[in-house]
Amino acid sequence: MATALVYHEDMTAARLLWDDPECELERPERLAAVLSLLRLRGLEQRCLRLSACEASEAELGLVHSPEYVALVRETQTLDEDELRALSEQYDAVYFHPSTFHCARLAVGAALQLVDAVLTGAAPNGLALVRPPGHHSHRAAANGFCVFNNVAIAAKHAKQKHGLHRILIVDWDVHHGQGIQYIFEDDPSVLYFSWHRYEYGRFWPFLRESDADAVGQGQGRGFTVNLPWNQVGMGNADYLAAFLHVLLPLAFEFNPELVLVSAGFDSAIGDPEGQMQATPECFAHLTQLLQVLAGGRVCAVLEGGYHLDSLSESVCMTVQALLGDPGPVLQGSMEPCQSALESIQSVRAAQAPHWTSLQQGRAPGPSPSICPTEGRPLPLLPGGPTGEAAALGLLGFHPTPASPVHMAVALTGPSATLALSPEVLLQEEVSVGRQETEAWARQHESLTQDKALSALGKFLFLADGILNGKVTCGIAAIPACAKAATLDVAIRQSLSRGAQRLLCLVLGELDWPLDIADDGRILWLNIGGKETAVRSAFHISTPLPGTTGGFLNYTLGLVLPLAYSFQPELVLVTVGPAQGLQDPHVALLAAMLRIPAAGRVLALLEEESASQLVTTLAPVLHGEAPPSLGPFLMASPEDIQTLKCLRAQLEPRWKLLQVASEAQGEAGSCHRVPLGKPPSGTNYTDQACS
Ligand code: X5A
Ligand code: ZN
Repeated sequence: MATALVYHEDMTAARLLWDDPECELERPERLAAVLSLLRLRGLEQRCLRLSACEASEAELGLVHSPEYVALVRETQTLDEDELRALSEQYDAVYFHPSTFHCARLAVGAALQLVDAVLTGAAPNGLALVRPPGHHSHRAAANGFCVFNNVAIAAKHAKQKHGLHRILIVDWDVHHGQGIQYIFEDDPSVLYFSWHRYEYGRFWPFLRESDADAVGQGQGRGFTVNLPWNQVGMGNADYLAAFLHVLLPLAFEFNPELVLVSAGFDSAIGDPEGQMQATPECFAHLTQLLQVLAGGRVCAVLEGGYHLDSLSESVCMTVQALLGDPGPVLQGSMEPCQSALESIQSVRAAQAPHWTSLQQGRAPGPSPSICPTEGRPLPLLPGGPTGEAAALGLLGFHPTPASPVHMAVALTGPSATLALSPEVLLQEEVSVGRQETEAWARQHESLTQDKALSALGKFLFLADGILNGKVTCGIAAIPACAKAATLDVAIRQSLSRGAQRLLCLVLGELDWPLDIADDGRILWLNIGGKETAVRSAFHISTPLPGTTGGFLNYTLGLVLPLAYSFQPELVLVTVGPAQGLQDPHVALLAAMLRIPAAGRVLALLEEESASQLVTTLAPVLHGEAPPSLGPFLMASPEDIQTLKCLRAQLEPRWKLLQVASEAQGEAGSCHRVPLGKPPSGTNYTDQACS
């Protein structure tokens, strides 16, 4: 099952016929540039290509008034003067004789994408469209937009597919006020938008783009606005917004479908946005959304006016949709003060409506108003599940990233799982016997033959990941040898020059490892006996008691730490009785894989390995984790623990912050250059004429 890519060349037909410096940005070359880079990278060829068809007038009528549709239909026969006169009736809009055809194709493309994903023909997808849609109203064109592609797609998903909860993520740099107006009183559509705002001084200059606009009536809390009050927002700012605002609400909302108003004018180099986020950031944003809604993510192009930045960013989005691991996110992971102020203001505005934001305060009387009625979506056909899935995933899955995608080394009763012919042969999955014995000598528990051979395999996988030959892996060892194996793997990795290893220990580890606290290892134990911060690199916390608590820990602690640390390798050890349910372990692995650029090595105890392999293999391979089930709010104790951990760790790991240190003080947005852009690309403002 491949990512759907919906397109039609006719959408390059509409163009500006007169001089207008504001509108000339939105030009046909945008689609041509994107498509040619997708082809050059071999990405288009890997997608399920669908040719767009025009939406029907009934479909346009899901959002737009019949009078407005008729008016746009009439533009087909207008001459240039008439087109110009009509265009001037709207804010930042131009009409062309082909506009009606293009705009119907754009809506049609969005609907076909939703149909493909909701019928199971594709797991996810992207519609490459012009004109964009998110600014258009029920009866007005606005901001280059004629019909509201994404809003119509959401209505269609509700009406034709019976969905009850749809999340719209608008990462375009402009506020999609059109979408906001259409769904402002509708609790079945959660609309999230971040946008350049500058305290109301940026287009479209609306009071209702600010954080305190949260929706109306039944829809209160289902409009989420994150206004950026400075330009220059970068990768860390966008990640902080996802980790501390969007994702907590999204998990609590539990959407059945994610629609993305995918504008790339929020990327570096764009003349409209003036932001600093690199194209790689969009792979991360996409991957973070793919843990929701069973991975059913439909992205629909909105803005994006710097042709190189736009094309690179779309390629990153498509790579993520295809399930490719990586890329590594470069650059400072410290959000700027202005971003933190914005994040804090939207969290404060939304806290009355979302239990996952009610931190530190006694939970108020407001119950979660997230609509929970509605049947769960059936499992889509074609997606591998259970043991068969694991079997299918054990082999070589070459990706551009590394020759072997996933390697699995199992022993004992579960070893038979690895006997598929495609799999790395058991003997090969090992470093040399002598080397293994040399490493093992220091540990009593590793002297047995069985433990020794398991160790050899584990070391081979760790080595393979560090030198780029393998993306990720799963290995099993006898329980009694687990701590020693981890110890040796860490020492081996350090001896080979690893600079940053993240060790995530789920459950108690019976043997206190004596590892140097020199900043090369970040040790995070969840499910330990007590809360302890021995250093910024040695953290232990008990298991959270509820799904809400678990999500708080994952989004508010584990992910920010992992992104801040930027590990070269993540070692995850999972005990048999660590207390986390399988879907929790799956979600943690699925999410940790993102900051780690896929490089996760799981160490299981062989007694419980066969069960955990079926949980872990699919998510490490890029599949969506299963739903966590009903959302239960975090206990006051868990909230308190997280608060206390954060307070101690924030000075070192800045992505943990959810509020500005000097809230109220206008902190200046530090701007560290975010690594170098891909070679040959110069993200300076591009002449747009
Ligand atoms: C879709 C989109 C921007 C309109 C800007 C007008 N529209 N100044 O990015
Ligand atoms: Zn835009």
